[in-house]
Amino acid sequence: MLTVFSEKHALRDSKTELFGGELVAPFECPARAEHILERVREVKLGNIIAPAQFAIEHVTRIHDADFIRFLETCWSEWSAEGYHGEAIATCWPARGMQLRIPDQIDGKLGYYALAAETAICNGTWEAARASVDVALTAQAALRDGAGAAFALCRPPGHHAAADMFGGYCFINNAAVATQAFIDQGAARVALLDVDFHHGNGSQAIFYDRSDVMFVSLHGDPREAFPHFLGYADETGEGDGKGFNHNYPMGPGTGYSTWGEALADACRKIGRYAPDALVISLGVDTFEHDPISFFKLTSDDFKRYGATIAALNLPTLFVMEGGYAVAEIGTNAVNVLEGYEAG
Ligand code: OKP
Ligand code: ZN
Repeated sequence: MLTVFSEKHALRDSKTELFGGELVAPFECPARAEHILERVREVKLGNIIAPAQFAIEHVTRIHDADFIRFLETCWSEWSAEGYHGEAIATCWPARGMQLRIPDQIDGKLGYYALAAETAICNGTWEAARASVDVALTAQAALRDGAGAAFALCRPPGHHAAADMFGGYCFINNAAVATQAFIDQGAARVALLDVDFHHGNGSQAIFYDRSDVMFVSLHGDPREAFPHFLGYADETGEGDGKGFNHNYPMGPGTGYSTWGEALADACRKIGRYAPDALVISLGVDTFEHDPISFFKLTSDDFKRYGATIAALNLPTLFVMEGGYAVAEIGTNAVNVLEGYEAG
């Protein structure tokens, strides 16, 4: 399987994450991508290529132009204020307030942020831009006939909505790649999100559409980030009614329960008969993940790779989360090896 990787991921090297009332070293760190790349090499998964550069119009098929401009200029506007730390949102348009975009950077940050843990630093935009190029380059390989490809994206994307960043995400790589399939003539695309966290951004982007089915297995929002989306009764709206499926699961969920949810999700995807499958591949479902509560073992990742392969669809894997850094390479690549063996 082809892997697409950009060294520019390292430009996203934030020093702070607001966690438990402290500013800590971010869980979403450059070493994550390096470990995955190392494992791809170790098992000789296949060729590794750098991304091509795609026009921003591919991104603005999904994201609002003003939001993209904000991501691009946030760091310089923040620095110009004379602040010493990284750009963190501290004030939101909460219930009863105006949804107007302010001029000053603290206001813009609050408008576009869905959470406060994600600090924007110098280089964040460049890395996010390279990350979506990675996804689009891997997508282009499928367009050109590859059966599967691995977009080793960093930073991740599935929490990013049309005009929101947060949860370590800026541009929704999987959603932009999904839209590329549609723009190339696919009638239907399934987006399956197996990251521990609900892909609120992906769900919101495709919620009213029937040409993209979004299916997500994740920690129950009653217990887990992003806390305010991901319930089982969110099934789509308008044309999208019946094309959104959530599988929230509670603390301690292991493979017997999780694997059943995956099997059910795959039955739904099979009946939908999409032209392509995009996987938001987070391996924070791992038993030793520091910020999540599922109990999948490293072997379980191999097993479910084979379940995905049984769908027999052109499949684009897009890297999302996973914070047990020492094991992230084994776990992510196990899914890909399980897929290739399956
Ligand atoms: C990004 B991705 C835990 C707080 C969680 C943000 C998690 C973002 C996950 N107490 N904060 O989906 O892996
Ligand atoms: Zn996650």
